[in-house]
Amino acid sequence: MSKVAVIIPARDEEKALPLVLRDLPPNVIDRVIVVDNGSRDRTAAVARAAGAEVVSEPRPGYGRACLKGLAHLRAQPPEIVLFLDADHSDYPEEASLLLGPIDHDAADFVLGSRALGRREKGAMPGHARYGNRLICLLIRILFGHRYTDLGPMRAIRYSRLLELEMRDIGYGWTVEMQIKAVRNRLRIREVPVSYRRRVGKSKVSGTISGSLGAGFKMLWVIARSLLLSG
Ligand SMILES: Nc1nc2c(ncn2[C@@H]2O[C@H](COP(=O)(O)OP(=O)(O)OP(=O)(O)O)[C@@H](O)[C@H]2O)c(=O)[nH]1
Ligand SMILES: [Mg+2]
Repeated sequence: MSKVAVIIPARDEEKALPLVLRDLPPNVIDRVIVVDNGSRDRTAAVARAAGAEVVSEPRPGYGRACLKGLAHLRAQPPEIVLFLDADHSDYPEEASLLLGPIDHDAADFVLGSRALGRREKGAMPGHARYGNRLICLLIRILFGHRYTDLGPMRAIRYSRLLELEMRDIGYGWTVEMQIKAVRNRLRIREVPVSYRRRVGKSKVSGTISGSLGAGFKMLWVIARSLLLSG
């Protein structure tokens, strides 16, 4: 297996994070980076206790946390980066499903699709499911690739990820990566992943303001991508 680094953006996830770190398959992962995103709880301490490398990004922002994790990897680049949320909604033990196609050189970017996988009832509220579908439909119409989800669990070849020059500091991060992967002609694959109710309090999809904010941000990333293409 190639050298694999995991980046986990985490904001106030002291309860969920130990479970995520516990469930990561040790035989396929070389480095675990937890980006402590201005947490007001013991997120950093529980990550360290579980043996993860902890990087601090005090300013909130999902994309900003991911970018900080990538900057941390620059000194010793891995071959593959796996992104995973810290709320224990994803199943870290499914990591190999995403890493396999890249390791076998059959893909550069593997998206874990919750739409194709098994979802626990209530794990994704209706508006999140329909919102994701709408964004995927727009990407299909405007950029010509048929994604089924915008899920957080995803693996990507490090060298190809650098080519994407990612810059979104918020919840546009996943959409930006998916659009740029199409644009840059990465070999894209989706695999079904399971999804369950998060541990701890929802910050995004469980609140109206969080959902609207994330939705508008995604639409803005799509608009910006169109403008940049001229
Ligand atoms: N909300 C939020 N989450 C962040 C931030 N930085 C990192 N995260 C992490 O990003 C992941 C996604 O956040 P979630 O709150 O799970 O968002 P979601 O999955 O869309 O929706 P819920 O699980 O319903 O809250 C979690 O691991 C957070 O800890 C940030 O600035 N804001
Ligand atoms: Mg979540």
